[in-house]
Amino acid sequence: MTEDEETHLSRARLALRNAVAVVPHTDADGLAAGAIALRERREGADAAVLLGRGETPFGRPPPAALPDGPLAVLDWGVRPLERPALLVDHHLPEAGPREDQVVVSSYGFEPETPTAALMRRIVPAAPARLAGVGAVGDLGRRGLDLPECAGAPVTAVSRLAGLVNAPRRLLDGPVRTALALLVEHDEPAAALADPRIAELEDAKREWRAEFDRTVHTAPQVGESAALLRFSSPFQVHPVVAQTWARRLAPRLVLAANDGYLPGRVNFSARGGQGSLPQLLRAALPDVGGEFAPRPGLRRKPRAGRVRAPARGPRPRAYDVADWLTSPRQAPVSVPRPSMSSLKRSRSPLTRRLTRPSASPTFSAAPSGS
Ligand SMILES: [Mn+2]
Repeated sequence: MTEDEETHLSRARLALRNAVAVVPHTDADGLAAGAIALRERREGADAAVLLGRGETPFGRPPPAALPDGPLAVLDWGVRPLERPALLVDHHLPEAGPREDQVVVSSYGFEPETPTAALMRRIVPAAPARLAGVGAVGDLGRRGLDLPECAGAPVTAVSRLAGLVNAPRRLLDGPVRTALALLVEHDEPAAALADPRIAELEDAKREWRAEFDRTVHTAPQVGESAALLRFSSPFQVHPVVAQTWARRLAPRLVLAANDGYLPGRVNFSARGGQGSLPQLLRAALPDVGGEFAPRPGLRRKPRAGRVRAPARGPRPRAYDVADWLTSPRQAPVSVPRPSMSSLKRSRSPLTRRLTRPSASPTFSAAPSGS
């Protein structure tokens, strides 16, 4: 580690101590990063600010749950924020830090380092198994090859990562319980033996049942894009999109969920070729929205902290959250599912639409990228 990096990490450590609250993202990586931060500050899970569905720390106005003062914002991306802060993250940064902000980002570096592992660079005394829970959550078992995760017990950490990842996908799931288990137990085996783990097991089971239901939605399949539209209060759309993208490759697959947030269609896109944000902006010129690059897709090493977005290959898969569409407007210019299509065979390959269904922007995209 260079002297410059050491200095930067000690600034980050100071900013972590000076923050009025820790604001972790609620997936396994965010919660594990949050647990490292809370332990360092000698706080329990109750002290963390866990934002509700559809909220981000960057909202304008800021979510009511955020106290005034400097924050430690973990695994939420790096975007403009009108207050002092520590921001730790590994996604494509969308803003540079202000004078009163410290950003620690691994975006563009190899190997890819999720937020929990970055937190262990800031707090070297933190246990490797916490970094491991986050790394497995974002990268799968290969995450445990990171130096920050050395020695973490593979089986227990993987199982724990799957369980702490579940609550956020439910409406009002036991997210804080998941965080508490990570903060309070030194060993993954002890966390797994805690009676509260049953809450997470229930959450995982409920989610799985809802996934099994929604993944059987009949897709509308076009030449270069496919749409699955359904309604569920669970966050199932990313995995539904992922599952169908494998079957319908090389098409872009959109899983659109009408039931996730009131008045909104949330959708996830997987597969396809070219720049997805460009395709979506072309298809929806009048609609604002957010794009969050899915973890696990960055490839190109880049030097420096957060000075400029990395060049090089674009990630192909995105979670597209919070797209606001009017009730009369389909999420993209592919046909909505009709009753007759819903009654068709569930196999995506037995029947295709007879007319071209995707907007030209989808098929005009360069391949490869
Ligand atoms: Mn992450």
